[in-house]
Amino acid sequence: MHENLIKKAKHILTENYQPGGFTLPCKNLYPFQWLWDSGFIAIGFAHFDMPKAKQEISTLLDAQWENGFIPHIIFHTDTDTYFPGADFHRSDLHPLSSKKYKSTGMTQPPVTGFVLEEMYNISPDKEDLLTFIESEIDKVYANHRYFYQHRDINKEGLVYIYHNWESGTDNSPIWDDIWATVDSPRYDFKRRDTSHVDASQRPSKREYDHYLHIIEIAKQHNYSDEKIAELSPFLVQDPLFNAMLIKSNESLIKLYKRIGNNEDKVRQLEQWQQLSITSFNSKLYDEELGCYIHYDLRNNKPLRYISSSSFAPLFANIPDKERAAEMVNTMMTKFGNPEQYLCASFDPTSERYNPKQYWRGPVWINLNWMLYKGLTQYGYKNIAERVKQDTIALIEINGFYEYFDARKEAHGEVRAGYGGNDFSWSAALLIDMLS
Ligand code: 9YW
Repeated sequence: MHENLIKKAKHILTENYQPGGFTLPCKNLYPFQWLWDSGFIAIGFAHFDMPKAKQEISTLLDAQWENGFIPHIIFHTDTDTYFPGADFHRSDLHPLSSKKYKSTGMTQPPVTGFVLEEMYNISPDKEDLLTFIESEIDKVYANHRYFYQHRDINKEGLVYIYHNWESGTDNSPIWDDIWATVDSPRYDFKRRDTSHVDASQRPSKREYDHYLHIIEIAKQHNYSDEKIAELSPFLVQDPLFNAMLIKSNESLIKLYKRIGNNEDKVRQLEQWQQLSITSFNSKLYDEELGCYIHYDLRNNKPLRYISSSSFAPLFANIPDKERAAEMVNTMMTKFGNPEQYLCASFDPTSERYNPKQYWRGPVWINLNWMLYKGLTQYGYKNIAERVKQDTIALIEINGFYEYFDARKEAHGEVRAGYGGNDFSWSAALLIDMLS
């Protein structure tokens, strides 16, 4: 079943793979290596080309800074077809940044730990994979140590993100509340994304002003974590980001135990894990909404909106069974209308919902993949199956797009896949779901 789709997906990944040992998220639109894209891409490659899967992760970790930080974009080439590029981000300002690669000075959801475990589970040659994991795992551990040392200012086991691009959900309506508190300058710049993709489906000019403004503040302080924590107008505890860290902690614990002789690291990871899960459940769960939400650390207030990130903790085993049931109820009530594909990226009943605009409503395959796994884990087989079938249908009807309109009525006369086409993680994660 679905042989043609799998064939096409493999073709996309292979075509997007670059001689530098990494894969483009999407040709033309995203001409470099992105952190969480690389993780999802490696899972796809693991099913049919393990050397490329390993190379993807090795290249990513090779760009790690001396303090354990892993950047969100690694600029392998000098192309100026993407804005803002290496000359704007200036990673060289940080004293411990990579000397080998230019990058951004911000990160993305820490997926690498659980990606290593997924690769291990997929591989028929466990011994070979374990040897590979042994050569890379300490870098991932150092990355987690970086987060707990530098991004957890209250020492509560929850790390902050200082830029919306770190969340991976760039223009989510959740950030509107934060932008309302910031008086960013109006910059004069030439965007590149809108020359590849319809401008109405991308963030606005004003939003880009805010994005650049936060980076300017970070640059003025050479990307010092302490200064960023003190000064960034955007400082958020994100349930998706923190759930990825917790999921990856769990994977590192399992993998270190398998490797053996790493008791100190296992103990440390278990300590982080316990504190993180406890705080996550007490601080980020909203009883009234029946799901997890974001917390605005700068303005000290919860951001009470429901997005697909609200359900990502299912993937990381964070809620107990009772809470999971509440979350599934919220999800099906708000997002589960049979006239809609699961799962919109933002609450379809909210007035901020926009079914065509990027992270303000459309369905994204990486979130669907996490929800599929999470729902399966908690025993919600039928709903998990619906997420899977919806994912397949969206790709079959439209193609391997970056994001999709959740409204079924929109898929008929016109295409309802948006953003870039032949998008790598849509291909990679479909391969995984169908395998
Ligand atoms: C940008 C590459 C990236 C993803 C992000 C997504 C988008 C890039 O594309 O951001 O220029 O805004 O939001 O999650 O990693 O696919």
